[in-house]
This record gives sequence, structure tokens and C-alpha cells, in this order.
Amino acid sequence: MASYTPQKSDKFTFGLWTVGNPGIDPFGVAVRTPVTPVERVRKLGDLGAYGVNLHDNDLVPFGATAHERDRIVKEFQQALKDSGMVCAMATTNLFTHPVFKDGAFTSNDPKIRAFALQKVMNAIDLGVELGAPIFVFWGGREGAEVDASKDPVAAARRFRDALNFLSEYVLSQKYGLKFALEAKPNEPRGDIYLPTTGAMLGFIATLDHPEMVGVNPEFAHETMAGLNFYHAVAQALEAGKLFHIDLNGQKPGRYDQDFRFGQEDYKQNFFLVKLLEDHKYDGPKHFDAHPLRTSDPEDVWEFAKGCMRTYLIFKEKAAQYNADKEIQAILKELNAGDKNLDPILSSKFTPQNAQTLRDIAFHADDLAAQPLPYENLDQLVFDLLLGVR
Ligand code: GLT
Ligand code: MN
Ligand code: MN
Repeated sequence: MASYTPQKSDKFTFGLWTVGNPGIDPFGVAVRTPVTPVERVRKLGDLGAYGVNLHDNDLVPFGATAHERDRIVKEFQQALKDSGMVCAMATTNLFTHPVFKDGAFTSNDPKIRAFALQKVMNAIDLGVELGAPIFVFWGGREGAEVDASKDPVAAARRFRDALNFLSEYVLSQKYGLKFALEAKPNEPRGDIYLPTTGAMLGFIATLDHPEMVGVNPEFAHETMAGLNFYHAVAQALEAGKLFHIDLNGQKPGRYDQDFRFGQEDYKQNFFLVKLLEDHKYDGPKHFDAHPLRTSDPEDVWEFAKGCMRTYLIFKEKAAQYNADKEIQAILKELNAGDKNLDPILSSKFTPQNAQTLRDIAFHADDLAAQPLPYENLDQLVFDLLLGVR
């Protein structure tokens, strides 16, 4: 039996805010006192994680002096070095302070939009100083409960203006940083703009520097809206836009649960891991989850270990699936192809190709009668996942 011990090469990362979550919810106060960011880095490093991610204010408190900032950053850099960890991603907290209660980039108030840009430029500098190659934008407060309050067309334009401005900032500083946009349908706003990964992909194409910008899909965020996360990630991957990924657990139709990776829907997570492995996704695998409110400090580390262990178990199952003779024989049959038609179907339109297609006498009833043994296939997957194959 494999040991499922995480290696640095697995590129598992955790946000400082994940293992540092104190268990606050809208109905209850904190239940845990998190250890310091430095201790989180040390402990995660010991457990085999590759790196950490942070918001500016996870490390440097809002309003800290330049002197305090530099001292904190230096101490943190030392902790990263000592534990062989990296800062894999950085982002900006544009949601906690009351100034952002009605949005940051999409606020109606130009002063608040300008303050948001200033805060992001500082957070970008911090991320680059810590060596982060990816910068995430999650517009948690970019939305509305009252649609009369904001013009959503103006909001889209403002969001675009902000990202264009920040892209130019990165280029002017010669930072080589990439951006990843993270969608969420709602919470904390009643509705958040650009609510899905697909919406983000459409939006990216309208930016001045689309080559710098990809997506950071999160399992919980597509799933809470009842969407198929596996399909969303596949679309991003196929478009060359999967720059980062947030893995966790979530039941459809609930608040953003951010459970331990794999806690819900084993089958969906299995196909997700198989997708990432089969397509050699080589970015960080970020467990953007938090321990249950019932967890004591020790259980917090069980949560972190569990996220990584679950991924590695699914990875092993994916290899088993790819080597399973019966499953592969069915897939081979389903994907047998057609040596005459495939070249036409995968090439561009030509009048000649169009004529060739017109001239074929298709027998629709015969085509419809071909077997599609999906009951059998799905049961084989179930048996494999439940360990009886
Ligand atoms: C917040 C949110 C996450 C985002 C983080 C990045 S912050 O915890 O719930 O999904 O990825 O800003
Ligand atoms: Mn996230
Ligand atoms: Mn979430």
C-alpha cells in the first residue's frame, strides 16, 4: 500500500487563511486561536506542502507602518527559507475592511476604486518580494443586493479598467507576474459579478493583455451554484487558462462550505484529479479550504494532511483507471473514430470538405443503434473507487 506521503513535487499549497481559520461564522465567534503565519509555514513544510499563499493582510496588518511591514516580511522570508517552502500565490484583501463594503474595483466611488488600485499595487509588490509567480483576484465584494444601486455594465467596465491598469503596472515594473481570476456566484454579496469560471474566460478575452490573465477556479464556487466543476476546469485547461486551482469540498445549493478537499462527491473529485494528472497541469494545487468549526488545534493539522492524502489517493485511482483493461477496452471502442471522417472533421471548412460531407449517405438508424454501455462503464468506475476492483 502506498504511503500517500506528499512531496514538494506534488506542489500542494495552502492559503495562510486556510489553516489559520479561527472558525468564525455569521452566527458564532472564533473557536480557535490560530498560530502565527511563521508557525503555519513551519508546520505545513513539515507535513510536505510545497508552499503557501497569502493576502496582503494575512501577513501585514491593515495600516501597518513601512517599518513594521519590512520586519514582518523579513521574518516570514526566513521561515519560508528554513522550511524549504515557497510563496506560490499572492492576492489582495479587498473585502474585509468596511471601505470595501460596496465593492472595490466596481464601487461607484472613484476614491474607493483608486484606493483599491493603490492597495493592489502594494500587494503586488509584496507578492513579488516573496517570489510569488501568480496573483489572484477574487472579487468577493464586487456585486450587489440592490440592482438599482449599480449599473452592471459600468461595473464590468470598471473591473476591466482596473485589470488593464494593473497589467500595465506589472509590465512597467518588469515583474513577470501572471493574474488568475477567481469566480464565485454569491456570498458575501447577494450576487457577485462574473459569477462563473466561464464568465471569467469570456471577460479575459476583452482585456488589453489577455495573455497575462488566466483563471483560478474553485471547487466550492461552481458547485454551490450546482455547476459541474470538472467541466469548468476542463474548459479552462483546454483554453490554456488554468493558471491556478482552488481545491476543497462542497455540497450543491449551500453556503460556501470550503470543506476539506474530497469531503464531498468522490466521483467528481476523482475525475477532477484525473483531468489534472492526465493533462499534466503543473501549477500549484491549492487547498482553499478550512477545518470544521468543531476542530481543535490538533485536528486542524489532520485537516491539512487529509487534503493532501485524498489528492494522492485519487491520483493513484486515476492511474488504476488508466491501466484497467476492461475500462480501457470500453473507452477504446467508444473512441474508435473513423479514418475517413476524422481528418475532415478536425480541419477547417473548405468547399471540397463540404461537398464530401454532402455526398455521404448516412444511415441515422444504424448510427443510433450503436451500443453505448455507460451503465457498465459507470459501475466499473464505482467499483474501482470503492476499492472492490
Ligand atoms: C476567501 C475566498 C477564497 C479566495 C481567497 C482569495 S479569499 O477566503 O473564500 O475563495 O480564494 O482572495
Ligand atoms: Mn478560493
Ligand atoms: Mn470558497
